Amino acid sequence: MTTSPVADCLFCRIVAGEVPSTEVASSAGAYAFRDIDPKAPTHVLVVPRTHAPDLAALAVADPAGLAAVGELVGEVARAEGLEAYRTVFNTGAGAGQTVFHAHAHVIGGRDLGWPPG
Ligand code: IU
Repeated sequence: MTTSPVADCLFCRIVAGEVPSTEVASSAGAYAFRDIDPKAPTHVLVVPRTHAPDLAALAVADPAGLAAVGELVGEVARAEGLEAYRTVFNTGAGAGQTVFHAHAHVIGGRDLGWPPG
């Protein structure tokens, strides 16, 4: 587990501005950008500026970074005009995680079924 930028991590490179992204919101501890393959009218990813592979690892390695992600989720929801939305942290390939830098999906703008698939 590490909180230093990881050279071959896509989201570390997006945070560093080395890979382009469409910014939605930004803070000292987190960065929010539009998912390249949106699953809803609003589909934004919120990532900590530090590197940790998933939510639980982030909570241990950088609690302030996790708090920054949560705060920016709220800012994204306000900016996107979402009264209701879903936040998803996929953990592990079996759950659909493909990028191993902790990230919250903020999904909204359509009916969201429960339980999720
Ligand atoms: P996942 O939970 O690890 O599967 O989420 C990764 C997301 O990153 C997924 O929704 C992708 O569409 C998204 N993404 C992106 O926004 N930009 C990229 O260049 C790549 C993936 I690769």
